[in-house]
Amino acid sequence: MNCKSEDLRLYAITDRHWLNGETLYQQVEKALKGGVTFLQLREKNLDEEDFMKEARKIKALCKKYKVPLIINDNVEIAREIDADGVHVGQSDMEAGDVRDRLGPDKIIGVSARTVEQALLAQAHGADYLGVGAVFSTSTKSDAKNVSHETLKEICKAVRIPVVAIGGITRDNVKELTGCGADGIAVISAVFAQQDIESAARELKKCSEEMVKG
Ligand code: TZP
Ligand code: MG
Repeated sequence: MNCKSEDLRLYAITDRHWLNGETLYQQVEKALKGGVTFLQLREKNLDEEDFMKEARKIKALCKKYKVPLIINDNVEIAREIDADGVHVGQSDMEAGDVRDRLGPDKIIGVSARTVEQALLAQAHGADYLGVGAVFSTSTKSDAKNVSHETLKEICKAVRIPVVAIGGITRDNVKELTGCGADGIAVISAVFAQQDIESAARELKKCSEEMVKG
């Protein structure tokens, strides 16, 4: 297992949608200063060369803050830049194949919406699971909701840490208390905020309270 529960308290996922005249690098640095514990670089529209350039810069930044950097979907870019791991969805490369490509020491995250998917991902070598959307979100247009009951069942069924995702804000995190999640993964609650650093700081506190119960 390459990932500890504490690493997942506040998992931020990047999104260029809200750059607002800033660079992604600047926004990520603010998030890291605010206490983000895990970062996923999620690029849906960059070509390979730009993705790689951005990934190298963000990698150096995360290293400075001692926060793991995970690449969404792209195993080859993760290998090239020696990222800490990769996150795959149910329609991306299967966890076992990712493990074969990345070796035993890298972090593999898998999105799961059912207990079956969660157990399968764990059996295939996933280090953590992302479960959601636990609330409605407009950030990912095809996100389907997962009930808090299912989140709870998944957390009970697996040994690996679980991060809840989807529509999470500082106001609703407490509704996840008792589900057994190890943390929260957010996009807009950090990157769409005016003050990214204090948004991250506040959310981390809320997540720690939710995990403690
Ligand atoms: N996967 C499930 S919901 C989601 C992803 C990537 C979007 C999360 O974004 P937000 O802004 O935190 O709801
Ligand atoms: Mg994907």
